[in-house]
Amino acid sequence: MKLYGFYQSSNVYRARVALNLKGLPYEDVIVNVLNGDTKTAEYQALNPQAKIPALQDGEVVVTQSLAIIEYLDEKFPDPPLLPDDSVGRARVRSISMGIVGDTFPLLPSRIRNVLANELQQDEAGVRRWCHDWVCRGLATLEASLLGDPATGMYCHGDTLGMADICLASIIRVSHRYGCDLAPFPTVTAIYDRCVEMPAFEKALAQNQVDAPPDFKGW
Ligand SMILES: N[C@@H](CCC(=O)N[C@@H](CS)C(=O)NCC(=O)O)C(=O)O
Repeated sequence: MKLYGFYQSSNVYRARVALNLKGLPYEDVIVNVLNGDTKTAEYQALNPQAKIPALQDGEVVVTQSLAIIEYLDEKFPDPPLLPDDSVGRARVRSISMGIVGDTFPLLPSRIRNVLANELQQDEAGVRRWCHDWVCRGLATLEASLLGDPATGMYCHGDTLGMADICLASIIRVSHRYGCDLAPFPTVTAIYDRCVEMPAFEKALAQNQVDAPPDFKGW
């Protein structure tokens, strides 16, 4: 399999963690979003959404990180990343979409560029935008998990799954923007359990082949 991605991308990070958890080897294809690599005709022939990640599995191309995780989970069920009951799957998808669908779209370079170039926000203003939306996303996540009996060692019971991968991706981006994590003890306890695992460690930005040697992570 080939994973089209870029070391900095938290959206790609989710796909990497899923591949690693399932022990699936993959080849990295570097798509530098900062240089406009997603905008080339060649890349858009592969992914008309013009974003990373994209996963190529033979003739099949899957885009969108959550679709990639679910595709991998159906094709390679061990270990499972979604619960086997429909209520559990709905809860895991809801938590995952709360992060990936509601918070992450406010953060990528295409949004930061509009803030800076069209709305004349300086660097501090752009950073504040990202910081505040990540904090709000974390508050929503904490509220979804805290006090719900379905929450266990991980987001859903005591089994690691897709929602935990999404949780780790928002914590990762919170490090970039310097969010105070003290108000989110449920979220951070789950994150601490995740990052002990090599699958998460291996997916960190600083451990990617295209990371500059002096990049130490956020
Ligand atoms: N919802 C998508 C988001 C993908 C996304 O926004 N990726 C960013 C990189 S982190 C990207 O490709 N940006 C390039 C661009 O917007 O031109 C997912 O979860 O895969």
